[in-house]
Amino acid sequence: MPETEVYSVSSKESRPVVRKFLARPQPEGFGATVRRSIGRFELKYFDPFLALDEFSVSAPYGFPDHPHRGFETVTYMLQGAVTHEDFEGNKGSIEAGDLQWMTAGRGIVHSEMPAPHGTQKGLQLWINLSSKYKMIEPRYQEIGRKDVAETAKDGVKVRVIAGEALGIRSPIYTRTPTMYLDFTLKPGAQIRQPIPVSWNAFVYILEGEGIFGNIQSSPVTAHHLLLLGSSGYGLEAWNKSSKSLRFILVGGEPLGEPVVQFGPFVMNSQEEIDRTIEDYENCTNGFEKAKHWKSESTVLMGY
Ligand code: FJE
Ligand code: FE
Repeated sequence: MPETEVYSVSSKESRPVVRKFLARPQPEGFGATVRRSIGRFELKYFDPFLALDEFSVSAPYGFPDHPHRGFETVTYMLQGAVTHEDFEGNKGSIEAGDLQWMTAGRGIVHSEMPAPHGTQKGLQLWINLSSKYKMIEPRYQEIGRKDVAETAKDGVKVRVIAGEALGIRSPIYTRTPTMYLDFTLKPGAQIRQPIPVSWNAFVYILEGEGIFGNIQSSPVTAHHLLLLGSSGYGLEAWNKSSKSLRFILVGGEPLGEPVVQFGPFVMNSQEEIDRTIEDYENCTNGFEKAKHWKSESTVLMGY
């Protein structure tokens, strides 16, 4: 994040919750299930966020070889592990607590497949890139679970995926300025977390039940997405239940650009999408290495 971020001092109030969605399971990829909140038809785009999937996948299903262009995918594992392989020969396992921040830029072709035993769960957030960065070289930023910035105070634990909270900061470089915080609140705990003015922000509840924005509001349970309004300095949240509450708070600076999406390609115009499909089919302009590549897991599973 740039150092120019501005936090509102004009209001000491929390941002309000303005919309609430329950993310129900739906099929995605090859036999996988996702709870998609952002990216579904009622909420196609929440600038700069294209999709938020809480995924659950067991072998032999998953997300075999597929391309991306024009945005970033952020994979944050909650349970188990996913093996990632790409057309450059990068291969690795993303395990519970690990983070993979992938800037697809002009092109990545990869597979994301579950570890062989059990159910693998995680979150995948798609963040749009500005027109000036859509065709940059692809880049990975990977942080293992032990190295994710984490701190705890007064019954609140935070893991800082991107941005800053409770005085600690993530080393992740966000091309599109983004904050991504994983909070766990013990019963009775509460938070006051600043959010930069003019950023769009949302909460997604992972476990337990919490009160968000207004202490008089009803508790919200797991798998709900809450869109926050623009007034207020940040987010206030309370755990008034007898169980632990876990949620993510994500914010981003809106790009304010036209978005044309065709599956895993996200550009600014239909012409650029047409060119992207050509590039992918012809293995040009960033997709050169797709020509003779198949992931090992795809070969193994006989897809
Ligand atoms: C997909 C394009 C994709 N949600 N959550 C089209 F990129 C994908 C895809 C994923 C995905 C992968 C993981 Cl590990 C987690 C995800 C979409 O790979 F499923 C379709 N249909
Ligand atoms: Fe992918």
